[in-house]
Amino acid sequence: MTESKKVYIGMGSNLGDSRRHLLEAIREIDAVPGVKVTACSSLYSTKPVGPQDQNYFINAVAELETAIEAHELLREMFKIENRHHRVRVRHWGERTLDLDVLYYGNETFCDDELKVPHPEIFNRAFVVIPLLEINPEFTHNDGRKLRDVLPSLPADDVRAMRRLSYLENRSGRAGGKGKWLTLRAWSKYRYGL
Ligand code: PH2
Ligand code: MG
Ligand code: MG
Repeated sequence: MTESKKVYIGMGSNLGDSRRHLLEAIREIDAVPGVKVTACSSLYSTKPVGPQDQNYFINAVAELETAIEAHELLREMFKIENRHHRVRVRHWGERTLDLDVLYYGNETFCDDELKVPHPEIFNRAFVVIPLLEINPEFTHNDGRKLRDVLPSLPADDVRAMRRLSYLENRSGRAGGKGKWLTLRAWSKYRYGL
């Protein structure tokens, strides 16, 4: 265990009941011992990046507090993906659940298992926009404001993005329990989870 870090997880799905996969994943991430989900973006419908002969994705970003070491956290994310019958069909292809470690505090990792910050972030509207929704002031490791990359995101991807759900009370910084209970209440009401 190290000191507590603020971590951002990118979530995506375009197979099966994608909303349900994402909502369940939020709860499963929060249930990992030593992990607390502190904020979650809305769900967004997004145009696939990569092969175009696949469904639109649903994407969201979750913010966590955790002291779990980065590789161990990645393995926890794989366990959750596997519980959702994650199969790897093709590169950048369809999946029931994809959980990517986008940021782990200010740390950088570049090894066979883990590349953090995720190398594709600046090209991906489906990561940048939800992350800015929960933290508009977010600063990348090199000191750049994440919002400064908005103008250079692929315009077609931004235009195709739709916000699907507005999770009540989800705005603002780590509001702690109240907000999370509200999210939980919302997903129970909306999806019976
Ligand atoms: N994930 C990919 C490849 N392409 N496209 C969208 N819209 N959303 C994703 O999450 C996504 C993708 C590989 O991880
Ligand atoms: Mg991914
Ligand atoms: Mg992945």
